[in-house]
Amino acid sequence: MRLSNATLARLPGHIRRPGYDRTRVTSGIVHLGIGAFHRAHQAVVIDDLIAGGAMDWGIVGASLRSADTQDALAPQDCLYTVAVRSGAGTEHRVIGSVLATEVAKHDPSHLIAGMADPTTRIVSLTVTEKGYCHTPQTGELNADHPDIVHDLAHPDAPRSAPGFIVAALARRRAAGIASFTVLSCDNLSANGHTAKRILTQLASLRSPEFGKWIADHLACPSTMVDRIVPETTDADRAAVASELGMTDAWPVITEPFTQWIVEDNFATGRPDFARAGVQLVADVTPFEHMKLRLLNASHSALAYLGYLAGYETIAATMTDDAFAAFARGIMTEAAVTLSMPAGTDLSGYSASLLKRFANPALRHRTWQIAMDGSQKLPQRLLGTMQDRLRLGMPIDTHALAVAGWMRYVTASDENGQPIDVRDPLAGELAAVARAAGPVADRLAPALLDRRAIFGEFGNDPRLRGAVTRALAQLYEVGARQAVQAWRPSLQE
Ligand code: CS2
Repeated sequence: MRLSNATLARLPGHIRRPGYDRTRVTSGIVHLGIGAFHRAHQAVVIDDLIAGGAMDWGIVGASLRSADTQDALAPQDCLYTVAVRSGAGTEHRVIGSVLATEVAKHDPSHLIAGMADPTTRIVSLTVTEKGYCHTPQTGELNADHPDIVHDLAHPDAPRSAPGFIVAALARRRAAGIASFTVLSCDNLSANGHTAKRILTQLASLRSPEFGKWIADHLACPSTMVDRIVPETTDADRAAVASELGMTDAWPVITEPFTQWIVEDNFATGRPDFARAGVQLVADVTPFEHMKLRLLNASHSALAYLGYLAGYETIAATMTDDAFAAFARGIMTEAAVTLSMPAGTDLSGYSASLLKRFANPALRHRTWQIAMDGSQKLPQRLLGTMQDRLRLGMPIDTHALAVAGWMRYVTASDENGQPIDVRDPLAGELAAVARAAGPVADRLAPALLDRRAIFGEFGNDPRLRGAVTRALAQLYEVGARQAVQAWRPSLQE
């Protein structure tokens, strides 16, 4: 038996499910990048809102390329399970807010038509950092990106998320339909402002008037999104099936914690987000920095150094006290660079992050978080380092994390085994590593010269010195010992 509208009533009584009539729900949101994160985060909020009466805010979820999500969800009427895991056990809930899925690559015109339809008032995005086709260091559109080059040549059959949005906006503009709101839910600095800059730049390459129209009319609120969602495994599928008494081809696994902070800037209406626990604020910047510099920074640090030390998951890495102390050290170094609204308890926040990372029921692989480091480093680690240097403070903890990334992208681990490095710049980084060899004095400067990642900051002698020293130590004693030898800086 498979999860679907027809089998919903046969779920065991304790499993929460849509309490509303799904046939009466219409779509108001097109979501680009319908992966596990969206389904465990925004789609749950929308499910709550629909249950509270927001019947015209259902979601059409598009994957840009892969048909995997559609293949899994279409036969089950887009229903799926969210399994919330903690040391105390697992809670299952079936979500009904996704009404349809599509694969952009299979039928780009269909997706553009849906986005251009006046009923679509929000286009939301979880396409990961690299999906923005920008230069990570500057946040500007990378006009040489192959997908952007393609999209400019084929504006009605684009490949990239920015390409689809611009195509749909061109259609709306021509038809005199107001622009939808673009809601970025990716871990980028100033994600809404960055999205708007990229979309304006792409539209300007089509025509300056169109670029100006987007600059004048498009609302792109920034958001801070937070929920840890490891990749679903076959073991997870089997566990969920045994709980449901039926198959769900693609459940999502997550933690109890969830947070969504959104700038209240919607041009064409929004559901009553606050009813579902979303925080609406005038400026999300401080919260976004807090999350990127405390959570994501220490996550990446644990991912690179933990992987090198032989740990498969974040929870396993956190059982090693030296790594837990190191993660706390990253947060301590970052915290002084934040200016938060009065009353924000940063040490409480940091303590709660360490608990979340240690959740023994989540198998969040270090390898998964290590992906796409070239796109993640600037907003997670480098901004803090620049700010600390400006304040005259040491950067040793962050330098060891950056060195961990460098050691990782050489694609060969401490036992000489290959690392499957997934990163849009993996080829380029491996070539740099090959040319430099396993010599910190050569490898660190060569990687710091990658302008797209480090920009001008890569030339700073204080950065070069600290990272080169840390990388030398990684080569000398290995990640486990380097982390064990790490001591919090006396100036904190
Ligand atoms: C992680 C994030 O994969 C990663 O890079 O750091 O996906 C992290 O789990 C989320 O941002 C938590 O909200």
